[in-house]
Amino acid sequence: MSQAAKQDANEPTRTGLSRGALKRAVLDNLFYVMGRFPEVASASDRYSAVAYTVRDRLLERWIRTARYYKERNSRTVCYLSAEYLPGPHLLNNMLNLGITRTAGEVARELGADLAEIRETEEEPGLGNGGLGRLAACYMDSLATLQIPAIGYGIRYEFGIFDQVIVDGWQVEKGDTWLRNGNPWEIPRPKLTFPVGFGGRAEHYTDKHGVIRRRWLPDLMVNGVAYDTPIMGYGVTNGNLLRLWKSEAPESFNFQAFNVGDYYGAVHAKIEAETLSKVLYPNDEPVAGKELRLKQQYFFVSCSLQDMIRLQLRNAGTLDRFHEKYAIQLNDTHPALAIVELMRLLVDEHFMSWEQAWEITRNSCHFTNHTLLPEALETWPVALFERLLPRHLEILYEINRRFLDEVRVHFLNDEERVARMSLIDESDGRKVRMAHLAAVGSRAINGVAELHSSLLKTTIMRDFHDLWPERFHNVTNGVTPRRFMVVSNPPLADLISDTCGHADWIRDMRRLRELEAHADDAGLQGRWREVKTAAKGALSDWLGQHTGFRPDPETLFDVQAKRIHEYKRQHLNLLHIVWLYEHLKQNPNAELTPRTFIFGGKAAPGYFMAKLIIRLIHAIGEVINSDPQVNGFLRVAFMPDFNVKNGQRLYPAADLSEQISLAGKEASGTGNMKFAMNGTLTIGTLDGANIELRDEVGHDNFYLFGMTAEEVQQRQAEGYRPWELYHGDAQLRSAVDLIASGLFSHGDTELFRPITENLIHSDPFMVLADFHAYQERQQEVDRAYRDPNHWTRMSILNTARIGKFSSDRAIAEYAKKIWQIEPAPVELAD
Ligand code: 9GP
Repeated sequence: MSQAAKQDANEPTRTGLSRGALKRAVLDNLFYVMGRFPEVASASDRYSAVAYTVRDRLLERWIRTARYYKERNSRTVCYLSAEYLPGPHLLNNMLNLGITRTAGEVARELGADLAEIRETEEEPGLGNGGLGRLAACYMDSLATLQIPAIGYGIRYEFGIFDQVIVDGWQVEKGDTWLRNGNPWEIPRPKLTFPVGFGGRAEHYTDKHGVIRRRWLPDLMVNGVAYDTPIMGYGVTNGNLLRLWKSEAPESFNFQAFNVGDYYGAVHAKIEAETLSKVLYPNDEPVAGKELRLKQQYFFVSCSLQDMIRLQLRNAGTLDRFHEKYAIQLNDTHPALAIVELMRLLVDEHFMSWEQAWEITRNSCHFTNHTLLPEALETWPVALFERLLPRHLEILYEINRRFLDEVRVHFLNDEERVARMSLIDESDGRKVRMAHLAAVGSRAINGVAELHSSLLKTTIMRDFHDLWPERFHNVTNGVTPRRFMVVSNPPLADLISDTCGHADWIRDMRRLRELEAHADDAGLQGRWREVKTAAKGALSDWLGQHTGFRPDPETLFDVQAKRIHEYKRQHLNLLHIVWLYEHLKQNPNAELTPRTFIFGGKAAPGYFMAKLIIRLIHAIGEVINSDPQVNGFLRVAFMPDFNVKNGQRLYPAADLSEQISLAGKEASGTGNMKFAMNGTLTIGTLDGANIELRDEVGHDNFYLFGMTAEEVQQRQAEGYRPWELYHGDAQLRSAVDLIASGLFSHGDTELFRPITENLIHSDPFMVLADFHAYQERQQEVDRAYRDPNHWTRMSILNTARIGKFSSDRAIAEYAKKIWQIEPAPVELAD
């Protein structure tokens, strides 16, 4: 027996990483876990057997990590987020364990194909878009940087809807990601916390004769933990994503409460379970969405009870809770944590208000992710009071003390006091969640430089006047593991080959080493081959799923993100319509053949966004079937844009559209994912685009449009889109062509809401930026015709993208915000 074979034979099947151990484990799992023999196993059985094999290996590392952290009593980040979009786990976990190649070989030996196996994986769509995906990137980087962390959230049974397109319209289908089980999670039925709702608060006298306040809820729900291990890349550390599922406490429903009322009892059970049933789509007004407030409270309460349990177990007291935990509030959704932590400390652990506030304010940190007024959460006081009566009392007390501080700081400024209050008294009484988050946090940050500075001068201005030292910026980042190595293995290999190492995967600044080779004809040729192959793969996928297979020889111009008016997909469309007309009028015009590819979901209740999807399809239908233009111009729509499908798009794009109105996109992270994959950006000076352009070089970025300041000025002067419409013949004719019914079989009503809105109100100033956009697009058109120049720019985009690694972002949070050190775990032999 050879040495290697002996090693294989000795390696433990459950945790070994050799080919032999992996193969035995897959067969074992197929047999003992799935109850199948290879000849009858379905693709999904094979997937599960492989997934369990990987999971065992993760668990070993993860348990070691947990033990190590416990022994050291390590300071821990608790990331509280109502959304997570991790994407498919299998390949990412294989990569992080370093077994991708071996696993591919094992699959082949077993007569299976890893690519096919991975396709069967359902992704957990537990988020709407950028915010949830950011949380997943941060979990990846926390583990990779060996920082002890727990991600807390909700285990929605139905995540973001699946998008199908029917006659050009978006149709939402329920997401059943759990239907084949979820091999990555470990249910912890014993790790359950009670969460109350409703009822009332009352005084009582405790056994020491002290008068206290307590809450008597009238509905109890249990939160049950489901754990998913999150491995770091190339390290032994594994962290934990702990998601809560709601269940009815049986004793409550079936014995005490509903004796003899079977149907009532079942109803109570259903009501309890409804809490974690479904993710709320964003971009819709949240007012009155009682279930959403319940979800928010449910998950923060479970998470805090869990932290308190751990702290009491390890330290026996909560006095140093804030030294143990750095709680990060991902937007305002978990802001109730501030009030709930106060309640738990004061009412349940009998701490003084002052000490509890000291602990709370030193534990929490708040990230704001949007300046859009409609996205700033507020809750009607009446609803809040009905669901969380004791919390409202605590919130009032926090507010009373806070407003006294404001009064002392800004003498005689009652207007400011009203502006800053946690309660908005202006239009029905509402709780302002962003104010609550700011008051209860020791650090507040925005997610890109522009956004952080706008935060200080707009919605958080008063707070900045009061506590300037609490404000920070941490520009977002995304993980190169998923968005380069997993999404685009040929590019990753080419980079490693060119740099002579793969260290850039952990240290993205080292991508700069590529710069020296940007003019190298050999690299340029291989770079183009990689891009063309990715375009081919995307074309095949689109062909299979939409019936239209774009020509990989054309420029792939991609806008993939949520559909929203501020992101201005309709600006892109106006340009396409203009190009169409231009080509019709000038059949011999010299143009670079282009395929415009869109992807993105619209919130189910957001009419304009859904109409924009319809318009994309309508324009595509006409253009794609017009032989006069379709050698130069095509339009495609990728249905069901999610993490998995994004991974197909980023590697294949030549041009990335980041064209939001300046000042509206807090950061954007798609811009980074595209640029990492050698995609050039056409974009406005908005969000992280500004920093991206500075990093990749102004010559390698297509900038257009007004600055945020110019936007504000223009709005202040009074913006009159109809003047632009009447004053610019090309613009008018593009708008008119849409209104004419050409794209709607003569129906002049269908797209009227879009065209009328543009002409008469245009809240996102599409018309104001149209001309600059169109000019820049012409430059893109010319530049693409020079492949060497284009490829050089593409290489430089990748080479200079290092700043946008989530590792950099997490290192900044660790230093500036959390003051936490890595805790590297060694894997003993
Ligand atoms: O809209 C922002 C997006 O610009 C940002 O990249 C992302 C992550 O920070 O958060 C989005 N915000 C939300 O989804 C809701 O506030």
